[in-house]
Amino acid sequence: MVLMNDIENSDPEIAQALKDELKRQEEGLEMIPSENNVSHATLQAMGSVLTNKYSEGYPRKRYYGGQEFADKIEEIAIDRAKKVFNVVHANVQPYSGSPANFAVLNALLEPGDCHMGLKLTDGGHLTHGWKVSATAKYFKSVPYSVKKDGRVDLEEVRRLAIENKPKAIWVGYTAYPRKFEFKEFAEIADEVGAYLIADIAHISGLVAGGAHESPVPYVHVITTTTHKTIRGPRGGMIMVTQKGIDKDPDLASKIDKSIFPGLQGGPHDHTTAGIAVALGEAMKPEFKDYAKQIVANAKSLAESLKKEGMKLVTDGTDTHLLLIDLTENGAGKGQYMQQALDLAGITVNKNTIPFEPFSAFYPSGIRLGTPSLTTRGMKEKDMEKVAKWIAAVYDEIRTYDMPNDKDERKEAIKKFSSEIKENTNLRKIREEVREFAKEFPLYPGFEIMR
Ligand code: DSN
Repeated sequence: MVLMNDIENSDPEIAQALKDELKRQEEGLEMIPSENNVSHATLQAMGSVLTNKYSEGYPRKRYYGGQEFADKIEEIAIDRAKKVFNVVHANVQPYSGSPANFAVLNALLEPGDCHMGLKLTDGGHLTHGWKVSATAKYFKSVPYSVKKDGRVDLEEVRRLAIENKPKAIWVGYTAYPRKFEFKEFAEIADEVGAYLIADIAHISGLVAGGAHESPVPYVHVITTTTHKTIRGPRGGMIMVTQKGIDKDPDLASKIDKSIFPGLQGGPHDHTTAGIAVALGEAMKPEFKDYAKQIVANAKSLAESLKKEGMKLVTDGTDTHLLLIDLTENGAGKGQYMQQALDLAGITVNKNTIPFEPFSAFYPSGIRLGTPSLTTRGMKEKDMEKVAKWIAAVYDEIRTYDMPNDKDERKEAIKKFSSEIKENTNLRKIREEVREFAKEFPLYPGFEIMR
């Protein structure tokens, strides 16, 4: 299979950058838990002629001509979403997770109405009402938090819900390693008459594959991205459950109107085709094995990291995601660790930990996960090796301090950056990681831009 080889002739500069990115992905370990590697088929759908098409509206109710095939593809995507997640309505047009979440608030709330979500710094998402997001500017936002053990403080959620009578409550997180508490949240939301929205962006592949409980019996609306554990193209979906329709028979139409014409113009038809392909893959029995293996790998990684002496938020994981707490030798080391792991060929992101002692930009944790490594065929035993490399990288950075003073911090990062580049232990790890990664080819047989 050869795709996009024309770029080499027409635009060598971009072709080179694309080749380099492919090599980076192939020779490293992508451990950002919100990333994954789509199939050849999904890549092809994304690179298809549908990128040329405008389709404002919904299937059979469009504002432009030439919709015969765009309609067919969107209907298939909707139908598959309904089957995969067992919901009564699906909208596959959101450009991604953030627009999907804003669209739900726009559909359910009036400006100034209250909603509740987990604090960003405790593992929540920006669009669940964090102070710098439009979801806090146009709506009143009441954040809830986690307890000392890193788990959601359900007593606080209930107390805040009774006090504030929110119109909507979010259950769903972006940096939270434990099961999402759909049932407990439903009891609270039902008690105060709020809509309950599950944001399953991180775990939608686990839900589809039966490796995490489904929110369907408990919530009214579900949002997700399509590019994380569900392993599709970058996009979003909003789904409505039977419980949602029972609460408000117009819910589906409110959601659809909020996306178009409320917030978006034409859907990205090539993405819709990619979503349809990915959902088709998620319907196959082997996807269940994949979802279970993601969690098995994450648990193995967690146990191995702990054996290596590393501290984990909540002491482990139930999902695809882990948060390493790096505060043992001082706060604010996430930046150093991310940078050093990058040099070792292991891509993660620095992240706040609950009760973050430093700052959001210089946080004290690292967030990592197993969806991409699992797609490449790695198993529990392989996670033991990965854990050893991560711990060895930590050994190289643990003595670097992150100063509180801004000027001193700049100098410290400069010194760290120049020293770490020359670190021979990291170079050795980089070579080992490269050889290991090559054993698990990313796109075997795919001659994309080589
Ligand atoms: N949800 C974020 C992530 O998990 O990477 C992106 O918005």
